[in-house]
Amino acid sequence: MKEFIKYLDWVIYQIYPKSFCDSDGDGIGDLAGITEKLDYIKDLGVNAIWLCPIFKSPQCDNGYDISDYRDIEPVFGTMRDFENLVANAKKRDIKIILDLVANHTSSEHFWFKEARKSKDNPYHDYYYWAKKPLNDWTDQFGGGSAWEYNEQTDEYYLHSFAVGQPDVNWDNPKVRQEFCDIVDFWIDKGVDGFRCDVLHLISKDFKNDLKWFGPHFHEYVNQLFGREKSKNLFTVGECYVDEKQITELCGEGRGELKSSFQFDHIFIGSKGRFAPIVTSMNEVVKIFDNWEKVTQKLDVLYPLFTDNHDQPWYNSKFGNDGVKRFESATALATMFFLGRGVPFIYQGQEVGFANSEYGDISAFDDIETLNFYKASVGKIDDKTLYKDINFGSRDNSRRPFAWNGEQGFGFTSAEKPWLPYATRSDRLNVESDLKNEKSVIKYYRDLLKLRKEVAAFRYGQYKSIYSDDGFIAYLREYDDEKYLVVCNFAGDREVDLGFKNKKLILTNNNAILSIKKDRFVQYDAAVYKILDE
Ligand code: TEU
Repeated sequence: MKEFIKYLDWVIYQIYPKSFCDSDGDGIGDLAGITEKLDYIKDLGVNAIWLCPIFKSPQCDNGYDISDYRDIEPVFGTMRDFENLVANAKKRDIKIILDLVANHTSSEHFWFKEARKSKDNPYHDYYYWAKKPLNDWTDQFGGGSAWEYNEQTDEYYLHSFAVGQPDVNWDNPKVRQEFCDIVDFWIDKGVDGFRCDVLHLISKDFKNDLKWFGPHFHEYVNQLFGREKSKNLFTVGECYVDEKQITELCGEGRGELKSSFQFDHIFIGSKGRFAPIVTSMNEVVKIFDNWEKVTQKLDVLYPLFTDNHDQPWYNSKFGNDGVKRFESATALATMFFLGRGVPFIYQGQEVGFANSEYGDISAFDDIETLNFYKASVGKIDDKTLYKDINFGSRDNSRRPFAWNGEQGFGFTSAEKPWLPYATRSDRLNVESDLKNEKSVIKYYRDLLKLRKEVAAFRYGQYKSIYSDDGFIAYLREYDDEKYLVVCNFAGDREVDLGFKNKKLILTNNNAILSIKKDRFVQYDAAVYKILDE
């Protein structure tokens, strides 16, 4: 049996700890707050949680700038809090996945503080140094050159992201061993896997101006995750793969990663994060269908996702977060999470959270957003500037999780949260959703229950029936069972799907029940069991 088959039973819930639940009233989410919410997570039908970085960090990039990989950031709690979270999660058969940031550390990390002191410091070549910038690379946050001057050694160091996030030099065998030891430390703490932050950047080729997937990439990943101790971990790379790369990285027996994210359905026609794109769901439908067919053909584990902490809400960007919010959010969930692969649900998408509208830069925290503001203010009119920022800011999906409509929205008892609340928290929160007849959470629960109970949705063959013009119909077939998934993201239509003898088993529009022909209005989702033909 393919080693990845067991992961088809997993449903992974991504948590941004800073914004999930604050247990101690300091306005910042923490580990104890996550522990308090494990039953909510379990009741959703989830059996694994991915925690965005919880390690010691000065927080210049909200934890993706790590200063101690073996200790917990005090604002999130203590190692005891982590151990308690792991114990309580295991009691509920919930696995723990941590976020391994191996391409860079914080400039506050001991290694870098030593490295920058002198050229002959034993930690100096833990990082990339040059007498002058080796190339014209810029950082990914729009902050300018990716090379920063260091006075003590009269050199420049490389930072693919913020100045406070120097890239580590993976060509140094000591660095590779350090990260093997870090992975092993957390395995010993009971961790079941890692999401690997921009792992494709760890091997670079300056001579050929190559920032990622460099000449030693597979060798280094195999050294990290192909070892006896680490080879059975669940691992997923944030590696922006194409077909060739996902095969090389995640193919059976490669001893590298179990899976890796691609982002074609995220950056559709995008001229950049903050440039509002005009696109239909037609592109999304075709990309989804294509990747399902490709990963089935390649026989690799495909991560099914729409949302994460780096993106505005998918339903706001591509769907409808207004009058058809329930229908659109649940149709997206149906298409993606009954697909072949392992579902990743980002905190809040199961509630149908939506983008916010702020008109003051003080309501934003994300370094990339602030850089965009600094570069744009005064050059474009404020109306356009805030339209762009509200459209693309990563802060959209990082605003405090709204549990109810009271003061603090059930997130914190503090006067002020670390980041201003989502502007619709009074209406879009767990408590109000569960009271709705059209509850996104309840639909997610039914959807994930169906996935768990019907083997075809986990192990079945994917067969495309139709995917164009914002309409998709696909089959999941396993043993002698056949299920049809239909989602209509475009205009109302009547189609002949050719399956006359079928039973509706899940839908986000009960009106479908009374329709004899295959008629679907926009955002209808319907799942059928095909009866004997
Ligand atoms: O994200 C890398 C990444 O793809 C985005 O940061 C993107 O490059 C950027 O937003 C430009 O649009 C990972 C983490 O998910 C992200 O939260 C971190 O900020 C980043 O790496 C650095 O660790």
